[in-house]
Amino acid sequence: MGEPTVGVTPPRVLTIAGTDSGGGAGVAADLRAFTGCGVHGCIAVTAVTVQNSVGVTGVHPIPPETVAAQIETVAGDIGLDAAKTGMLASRPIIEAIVAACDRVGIGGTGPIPFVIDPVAASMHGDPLLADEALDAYRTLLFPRATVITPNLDEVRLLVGIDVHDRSAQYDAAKVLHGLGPQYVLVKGGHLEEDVDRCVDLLYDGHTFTELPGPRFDTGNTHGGGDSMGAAIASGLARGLAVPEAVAFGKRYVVEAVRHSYPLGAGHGPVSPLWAVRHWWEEPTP
Ligand code: PXL
Repeated sequence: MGEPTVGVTPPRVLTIAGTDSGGGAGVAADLRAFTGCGVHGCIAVTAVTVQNSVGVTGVHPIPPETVAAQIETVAGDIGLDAAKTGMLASRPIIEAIVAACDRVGIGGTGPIPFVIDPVAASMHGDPLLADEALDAYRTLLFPRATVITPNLDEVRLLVGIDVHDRSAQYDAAKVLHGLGPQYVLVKGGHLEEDVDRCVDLLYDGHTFTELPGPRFDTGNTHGGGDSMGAAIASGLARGLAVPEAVAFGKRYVVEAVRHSYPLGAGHGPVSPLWAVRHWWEEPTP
């Protein structure tokens, strides 16, 4: 008889997102963050993007029914403790995701917590979402969300508020909460008034919580938002309450940005694997 194996099934988290051929953002970032957070990552791919560190040159959406089938196939067999979204590409894809999530209990009244990161564009400004799909975020996804995690560019697109100071960040959180998510996290990474720190704002409809963190002098932040959403979903899958899962995600992404690295001629990626032990540098036992 062979040796017994020692693995224990970790919490299971699904990302519903696009691929980045440069390996920095999207599904690649999510899976690295899942690994760093000790959860098993499952994938429903929404679109294949052709890109490198300089920009996106192609977007190829997956048929909506194939996106839905990935979600249902995974949920039905493997089971899920949390799910998150990244690039969703189009309104028909969002509609298919919502129908599949309703069927398997992701978000809404279902038992599986749902993190919605409303990705609209790459950090180069290349579109990752059709314009007419914004309304599907507001009306279909946000009401089913456990927490939404827009950055300030996404806030402007979604609710038309140009956030230039903390008070507008508070206003934006209130307006976004009115669209139905349980929690709103307005990420402050793009706020000019915070020159040496980065303050994210969490709101549950009653209480505001500021989450301050350092600001790093780097352009290598590709995949940062994705990693944070994935870490928050991992925290929820581990059974943390939303405020604790968001604090966990913030701590995780701060370290991922601290360990970001140059890659190619453009924007390098954050390093969601900062937490993983470099076993190959250790002596062989
Ligand atoms: O970081 C947002 C994002 C999400 N998903 C994909 C991306 C990007 C940014 O470029 O390419 C596939």
